[in-house]
Amino acid sequence: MSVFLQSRGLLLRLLGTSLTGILTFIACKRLNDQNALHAQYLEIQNALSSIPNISQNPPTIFLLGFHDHGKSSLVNTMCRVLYGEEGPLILRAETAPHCLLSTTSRHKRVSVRNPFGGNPENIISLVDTPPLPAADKLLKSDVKTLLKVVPENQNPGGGMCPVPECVVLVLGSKDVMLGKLLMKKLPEIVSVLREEGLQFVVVLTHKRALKNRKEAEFLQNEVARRARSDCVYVVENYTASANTNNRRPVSVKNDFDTHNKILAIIRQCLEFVATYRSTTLTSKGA
Ligand SMILES: Nc1nc2c(ncn2[C@@H]2O[C@H](COP(=O)(O)OP(=O)(O)OP(=O)(O)O)[C@@H](O)[C@H]2O)c(=O)[nH]1
Ligand SMILES: [Mg+2]
Repeated sequence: MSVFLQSRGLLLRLLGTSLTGILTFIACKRLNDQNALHAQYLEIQNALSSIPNISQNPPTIFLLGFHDHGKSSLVNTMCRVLYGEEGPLILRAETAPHCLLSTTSRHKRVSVRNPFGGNPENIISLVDTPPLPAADKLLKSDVKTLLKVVPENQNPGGGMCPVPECVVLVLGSKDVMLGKLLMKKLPEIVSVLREEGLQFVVVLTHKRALKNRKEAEFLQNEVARRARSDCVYVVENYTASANTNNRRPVSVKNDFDTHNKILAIIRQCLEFVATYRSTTLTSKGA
């Protein structure tokens, strides 16, 4: 009997220690995640401060891509992350249920006000563009046209023209994986961006549609090779699709991987904008 009690006591102590270990691990991981995100927010603040003329003209980032690949959802995700929001997803850009006709029929600008307090001016402009034609019909001139169109009523002060200063090319992971033609067209699309003097980031959305991490890495490497760029990210957007039949908005859970990558994407874009502006200002001054 006493042996039984002793071993039960030992077992309980062991369980207690394991539980404490697990809870400590979770707490440490959460703290590490928070620190990593905090560091990223600081880097974004630094990147913003290095952009010339930022108080007169917010950096303009164009989101370009095919229909239904997640451009508008990425705008919503970027805003949620920048503002550090929790709870229901606020839809700044309209998204459509899968495979319906395009919802983005014209260039739509979403202005992000300063999420770090201080100067309340708009500090980043995200431009959600109409979709590119399907890969089998796509011409280089289509990409050029989307970059050239200036959104209506977007330049009231007559300041720096609201043309793109950096591009985020948004592609659905599974579509790229399955669409050989789409992969073939990628070098053509990015060549137009380069010809226009624009640096770009490729964002592969719908990360969860991929089988596993190995598949995600394979896709990322393949896209990086085709686009000749290191700036390729595989992300899962925050979406409200689960809420659409619901009158009450349902809370969307934040995810470290999404937050972390979105912050990295924004920082990268801001660095590209800083380079673009410095080059433009230098060539204007010359
Ligand atoms: N699971 C998942 N769904 C996504 C993701 N990104 C977008 N979606 C869903 O895909 C659908 C299309 O997304 P949109 O953001 O409207 O796509 P879009 O590129 O703006 O489409 P157009 O405006 O028609 O060009 C919506 O139902 C989104 O909820 C993602 O990363 N994961
Ligand atoms: Mg859209």
